[in-house]
Amino acid sequence: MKNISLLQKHRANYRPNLPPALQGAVKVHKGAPTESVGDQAEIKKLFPNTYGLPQLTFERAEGETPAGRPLNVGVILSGGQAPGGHNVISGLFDGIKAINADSHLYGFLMGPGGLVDHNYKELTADIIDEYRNTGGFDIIGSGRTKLEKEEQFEKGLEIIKKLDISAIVIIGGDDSNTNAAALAEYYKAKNAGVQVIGCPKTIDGDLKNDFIEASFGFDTATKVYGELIGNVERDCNSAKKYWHFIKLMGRSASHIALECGLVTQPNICLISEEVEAKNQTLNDIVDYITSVVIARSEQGDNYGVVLIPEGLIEFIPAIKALIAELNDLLAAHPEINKLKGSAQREFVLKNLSEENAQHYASLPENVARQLTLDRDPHGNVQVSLIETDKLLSQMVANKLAALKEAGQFKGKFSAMHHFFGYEGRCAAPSNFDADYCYALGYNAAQLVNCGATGYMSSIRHLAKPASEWEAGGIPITMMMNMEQRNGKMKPVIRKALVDLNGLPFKTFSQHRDDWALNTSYFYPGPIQYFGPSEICDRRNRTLYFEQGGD
Ligand code: FBP
Repeated sequence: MKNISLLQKHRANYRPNLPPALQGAVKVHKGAPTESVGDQAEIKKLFPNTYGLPQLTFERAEGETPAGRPLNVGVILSGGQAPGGHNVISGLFDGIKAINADSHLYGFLMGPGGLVDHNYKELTADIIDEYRNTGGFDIIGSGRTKLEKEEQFEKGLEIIKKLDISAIVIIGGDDSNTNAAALAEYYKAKNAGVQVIGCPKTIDGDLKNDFIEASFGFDTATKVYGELIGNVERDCNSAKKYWHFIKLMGRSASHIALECGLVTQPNICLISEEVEAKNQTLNDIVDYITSVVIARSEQGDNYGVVLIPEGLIEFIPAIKALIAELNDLLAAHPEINKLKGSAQREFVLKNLSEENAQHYASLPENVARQLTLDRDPHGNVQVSLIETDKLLSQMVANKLAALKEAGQFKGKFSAMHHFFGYEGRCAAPSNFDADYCYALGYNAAQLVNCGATGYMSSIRHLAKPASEWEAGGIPITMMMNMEQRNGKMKPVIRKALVDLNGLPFKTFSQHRDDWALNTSYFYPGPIQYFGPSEICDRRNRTLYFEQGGD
């Protein structure tokens, strides 16, 4: 007997809902030529063969699905795990099999590196069935190898030709889909006969725009964090003796923190994008937290909950400028990370501009060191390694100690720290993510079938039931602009940060002063997979508000 939980056994029987356009024969509607969101001339020059492609929309065609040619497709999971990846793969598998039963699906192992190093396995029906509606990426594993060099594309082509693969589906975030666009362009320019399709994945929720409404995994991950934060709040409200500082994943944008703030109503929820817009310093943030701690202590409440997006530090304008210079310095001197302790600190201080050196010197040593750690393969600071929660609580404690000494603070302050990130990335997908992911994969099969390349699989009207979803493809170049990475200007998909004029943030900011003082904790509880649709199919608040909820 298989070693699986009872929940997994029953959940395996869940049949994800598909949008009507994908439920039978499909007709393709082509829109007008498109433009990139910025730097049109440069993007067009870099992507001469895949720039300006039309948007594609699928419609339900009359009659039976005509048998198509067998499709051999390769699939890659790229970057951080996100709930629902297995359903993208099962949707893709079912999609190509529905087109022709002789189609084959090959999974490249441990991320894009699997394509380059020719590590793969064929995904057969038995394997796929084991993973339906489960969390994780363990069916083939994931990795962060950046696919950008010609020799990598050529190595990939060798195995693609050997397996007679006609399309590669890359399931990834903004960086991985940027690579998908580069790969599509390269193979098209070569006339290699290989299509490349992307699928929008990331718990961070920052791969979205007017056409891609959400990245998968955000819904489930935030529901898991919401449950955990609610539990901490209830503990906090029972013991009334700790301030809990909770750092939340989300490398850059604060969508995760904002969503968790909306569903748990903590005393404080910091939003990095607001910190940047208000040009706040680290001290401003510490002053704000301290003021709430004092105000609550004056009413006898020496406890509270603070949510901190993990990317916060990068959004504090002075630290952002410091990180930008550190990025260039690290790119020019990769040996920095081989230097030990004070030697590294001295080298960095000597080579930074005067202003940034001052900021660097003012940070606690461990945080300064964490800022110089190696970037990930895409050039990002590894913010999940920076202990912002401890940094803030320590600075608040220092300030309160000084105020106590001066007789201006009479309360107590005792801090606990948490980091919620990995706890939610491999959870079993919510109904929403199970449906959305399956539809993304099934839709990717249709994009392959109609010969598309350089497209991202797109399912729209996500706040509505799946019976009203629209399916199609968006040219990836349409989402791109030029940005500085590792010291050079590069074409990348524009990240979606929290919109301070959007309804999710506005709703939060209308309530936060009340939540700061008047304990209003809200306990969302665990994701429900069985039971009333009102609970099981509930959309996250971000999506709900973004699509006009009140
Ligand atoms: P993706 O952008 O690849 O989806 O990854 C998101 C993320 O979970 C971030 O929230 C986090 O900062 C990062 O991955 C952690 O990376 P790693 O898994 O390499 O520790």
